Amino acid sequence: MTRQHRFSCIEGHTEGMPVRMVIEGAPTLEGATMSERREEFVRDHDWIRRTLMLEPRGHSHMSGTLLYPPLNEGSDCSLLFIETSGCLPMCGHATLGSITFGLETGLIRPHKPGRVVVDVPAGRIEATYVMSGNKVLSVRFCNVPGFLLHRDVELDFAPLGRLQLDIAYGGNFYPIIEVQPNFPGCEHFTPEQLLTWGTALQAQVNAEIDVVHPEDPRIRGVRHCMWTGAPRAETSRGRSVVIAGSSLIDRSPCGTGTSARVAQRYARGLLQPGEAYPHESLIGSRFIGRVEDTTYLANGWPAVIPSIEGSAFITGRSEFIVDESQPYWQGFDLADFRMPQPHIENAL
Ligand code: PYC
Repeated sequence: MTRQHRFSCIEGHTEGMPVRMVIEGAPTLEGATMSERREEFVRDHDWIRRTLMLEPRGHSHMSGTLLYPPLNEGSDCSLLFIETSGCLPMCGHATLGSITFGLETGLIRPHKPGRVVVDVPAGRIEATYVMSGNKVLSVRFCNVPGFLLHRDVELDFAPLGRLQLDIAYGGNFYPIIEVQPNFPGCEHFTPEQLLTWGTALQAQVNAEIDVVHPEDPRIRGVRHCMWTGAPRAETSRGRSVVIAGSSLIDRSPCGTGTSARVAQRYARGLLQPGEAYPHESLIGSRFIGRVEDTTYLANGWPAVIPSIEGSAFITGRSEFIVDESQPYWQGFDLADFRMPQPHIENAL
């Protein structure tokens, strides 16, 4: 007898970015916090992420969550984040999507209507939402504190030349590349170019720059990259293409990325608390970022409490059978079969 596993999921997207929310089949986890449970999941159950995110059940840009009952008193649910590149401590678009799916299907029943409290590995997230009938029109959540860690870092980046970038935190660290002489804006390049360069830039930043959370040295290094450009709509104030790891291009404006960008803009005096920052994605979808409050990390580092507002949509339901006797039952990633690229030509 070969072993078989079953997973039931709600499928959908947040501003274009897929969210596959596992509602049955998630493993029982024992850790006292969601951060401990994330470590346990990565150690003992990472095959579940691979099988549901990678091909043949997923694809290089897949992203999702596992929905669990609330861990702490007063919370309404817990979430673990899974995607092609790993198991993130926080993911904004997946938070917006999972809250929407949970409310519309009745799987999340908030203690207080209009407000949802979610335990995630990065901490406790509070969200508000607007509903019409059984449809969630929008969700807005306050993220973990965001801050600008490094400003005006200079880097000799072979494909583009000398670049200046900021490194900001919004639940993950983001090198942010604003429009500048050697980078005229994301709209001038193909998504594939931005993916290849974003992957190379992450490696170079990690090799040359110390990126460590001032409050928690376990959070270090970059696994994302944000290329910015000119927004398409007159009512947007920014646009960006976020690359996660070596294979994922975010179709949404990226929740943790937008949080990092509002923290960066606040630190540079370009955004005031409460002001709306409509932030466009590669495909023109939008999140509204805001600085809800200003704060300091434990060691006195200045930070903000960012909020992100956006909409998500259910597109279907799925039932996966994972049979351990089948080839590729744990999924495969084409990136693992890529030939090394010895030389990347100057792009401009
Ligand atoms: O929305 O925070 C986000 C996110 C992280 C990686 C992809 N999307």
